[in-house]
Amino acid sequence: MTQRLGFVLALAAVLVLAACSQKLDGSPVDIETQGSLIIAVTVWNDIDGDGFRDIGEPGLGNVSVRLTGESLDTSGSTSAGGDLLFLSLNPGLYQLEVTDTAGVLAGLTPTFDSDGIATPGQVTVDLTDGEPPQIEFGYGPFLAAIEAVIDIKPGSDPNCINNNGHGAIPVAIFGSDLLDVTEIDLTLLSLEGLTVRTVGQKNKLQAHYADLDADNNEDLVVQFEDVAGAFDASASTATVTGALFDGRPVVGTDTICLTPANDR
Ligand SMILES: [Ca+2]
Ligand SMILES: [Ca+2]
Ligand SMILES: [Ca+2]
Ligand SMILES: [Ca+2]
Repeated sequence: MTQRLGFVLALAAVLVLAACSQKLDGSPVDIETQGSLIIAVTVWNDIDGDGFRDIGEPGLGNVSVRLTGESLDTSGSTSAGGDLLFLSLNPGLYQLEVTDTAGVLAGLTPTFDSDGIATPGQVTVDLTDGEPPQIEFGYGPFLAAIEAVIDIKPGSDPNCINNNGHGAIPVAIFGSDLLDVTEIDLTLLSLEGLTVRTVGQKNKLQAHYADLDADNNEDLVVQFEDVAGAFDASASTATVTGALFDGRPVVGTDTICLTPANDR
């Protein structure tokens, strides 16, 4: 058991003991209807916006969080350290939602939550007996995307693509004073939903670095795995999206022409 969890449980025990004696209005608590489970929530400041809580990234206090489920609807706010405990819960399915009624998170953007950033600021908890879930929400700065110059099918123009699901589509991403392409996370790169091709038993990502335009900035050439129908039939441009290892988004667009499947 971690020291942190130990502290959480000790604090919870004290609070549950206090709660068991009497309610705020002085009437005895009906222990039969109260559960003994806990959900621990932490909201923290993801200063570098990378989706991980690094050493030195502090908790965010006074952030309101709403808990609903199992006929419960309650809210609480985080302590100065960014922590919040929901106590005396019964097993069941709960929804946590960062409501931030005090506006602490104004100007920040969600970078992490425990069940995925696709549902930012919301986490579903299936609460069962056992270790209390530790739910985390990270909020960081809004990071403007770095605009990259890219060349689909490097060296050839126009950039005609079969998009028939065979082979790969090479794309060069040019480095610059603003973009160190060796800092691009290859696993996050996407060309209109296509991902970087992998080869071999170790799923090595097909990419290499070279200074294609001889400007003394390293450039990145990646092979995107072709998937039939990835491009809209009328598309005249295609966009590469990705991010650096530090979370900063990267985006670049080039023209394409789509070759009809029977016209090769
Ligand atoms: Ca971080
Ligand atoms: Ca979520
Ligand atoms: Ca080209
Ligand atoms: Ca270059």
